[in-house]
Amino acid sequence: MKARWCLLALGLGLGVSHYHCRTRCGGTSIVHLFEWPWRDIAEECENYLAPNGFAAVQISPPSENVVVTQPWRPWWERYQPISYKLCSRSGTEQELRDMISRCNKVGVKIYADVVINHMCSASAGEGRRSTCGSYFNAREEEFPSVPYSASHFNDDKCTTASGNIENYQDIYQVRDCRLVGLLDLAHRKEHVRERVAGYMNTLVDMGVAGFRVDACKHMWPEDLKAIYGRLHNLNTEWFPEGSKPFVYQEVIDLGGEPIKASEYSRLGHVTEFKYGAKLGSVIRRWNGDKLADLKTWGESWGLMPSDQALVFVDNHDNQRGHGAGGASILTFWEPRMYKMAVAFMLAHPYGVTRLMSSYRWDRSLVEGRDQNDWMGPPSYPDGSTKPVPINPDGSCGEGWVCEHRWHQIRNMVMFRNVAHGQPLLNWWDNGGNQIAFGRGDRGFIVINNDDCTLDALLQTGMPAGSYCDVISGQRTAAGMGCTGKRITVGEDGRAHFTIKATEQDPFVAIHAGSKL
Ligand code: AAO
Repeated sequence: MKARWCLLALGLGLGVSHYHCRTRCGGTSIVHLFEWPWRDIAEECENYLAPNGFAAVQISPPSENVVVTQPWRPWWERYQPISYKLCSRSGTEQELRDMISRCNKVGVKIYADVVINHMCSASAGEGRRSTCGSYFNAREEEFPSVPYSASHFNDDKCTTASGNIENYQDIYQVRDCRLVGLLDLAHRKEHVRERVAGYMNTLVDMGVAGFRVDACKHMWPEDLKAIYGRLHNLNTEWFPEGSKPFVYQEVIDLGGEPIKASEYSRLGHVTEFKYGAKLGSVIRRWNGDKLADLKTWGESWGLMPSDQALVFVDNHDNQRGHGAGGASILTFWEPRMYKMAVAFMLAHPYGVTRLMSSYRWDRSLVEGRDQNDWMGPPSYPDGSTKPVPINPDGSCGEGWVCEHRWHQIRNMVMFRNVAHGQPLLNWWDNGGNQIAFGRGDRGFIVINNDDCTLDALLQTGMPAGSYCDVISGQRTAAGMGCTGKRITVGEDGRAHFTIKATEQDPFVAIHAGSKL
């Protein structure tokens, strides 16, 4: 059945020349260095992210959190704040400060994941079992290090019997009750707004360039607006005068609930969860979905407008069955399809792109559910996080996956920079799972997710010359050699592509920076 598509002839588009970013193109992609220690992030900015054109790092929540021992030090303890002090499993405040400054110096921005919707779980107990040793009493809702006390929480507004969100169809529950039992802050109150903005401003003043704001669906848009309105401009040691923090808000909107992502998009960017769910389904070829359908990828698929969207193939939740997205989500556990999905995302102009950089855990799927979805990062018996060692071949050791260091992904990050601002042109498909498209005259990608060879003469829109495919290899340092396939673009902009269905990475990408 698939073969029918494979027999279809090639199609040709028209190449049009557009603007160029002739100097070194600015970075366009964020990488989430999930659970990384601050010291390793600093090194990564200097040694790897800056030279390879990454724009920014999303860091794990830097605020003090509860220490969970049942199960043992799960990653999700960092989503249970105890105070806004800056000691965490990733390091000390000094290490955080040093990392932000070193990354800024080499032009890599830091976006902090801020957990401001709630504090720890109502059942977290009492004591000093927290990452800076601050005292708290969850039952009494006492967090003296902020300080917050019972009147700063939403108990008076929540109407469910359990005090938790029980029904996502009720917008009042979703905003005023506890998300999975987490003590829900009352952001309409001046003191809470002032404390939250104070925390975010401490980070802005230290040099962060913006925020991933956790659990925004569970906060009222007008309260968030009031908080964002208090944020300082970025630190002028590194950023132009008058620069505002870049804010992207986590709102899970797959449709089917009354709270919409669009309620938040006037305040900042919003996570587009449909992106990874739908793209995963296409790459898996589920329900008759095929790559050719991606010709119209974007708003007509029900995605939010491109200039509001923060997009990703997977995130730290849905790569392990938390949050939302479901079984179609692709992750590093299925590397061949994952790389194809990430390459498509980075080549396509839609949205602001974020890459996931993960660690491995003892995945144990029972009836589709992972029994070990809680496991924290590679760590020593005392719970402290292990450093991220870099192997001689550039990969990471000790269970750190470092998807962002896979050369196919790294090279597509550069593709996106080089193609930035260029329109999608020269779309071609075989009606099935073979597609190609260009970005102005700056880049061209060809993907074969069919069961047969792709063999086609395609209009690339690129200037004539010899290019190095950045997926099977890359240009050598001197610029003349190529460790992968060579693609020759003729005077008419056309080039011949052959991709066998059995290739380890069944896609080819060339761009202005890979010209030989
Ligand atoms: C932990 C334990 C809990 C315990 C709690 C308190 O796991 O058992 O009750 O402590 O003791 C993370 C972990 C949580 C963890 C928490 C605190 O994921 O397991 O709880 O830290 O330590 C909702 C929110 C969304 C949230 C997501 C996980 O809307 O904001 O849940 N993500 C962020 C972070 C996340 C973090 C938190 C928030 C909390 O990224 O890491 O939690 O700070 C529906 C709703 C979504 C909802 C999901 C999941 O989704 O639409 O809004 O996300 O349900 O509850 C289909 C539907 C889709 C639906 C989905 C799942 O796909 O189309 O809409 O099914 O039903």
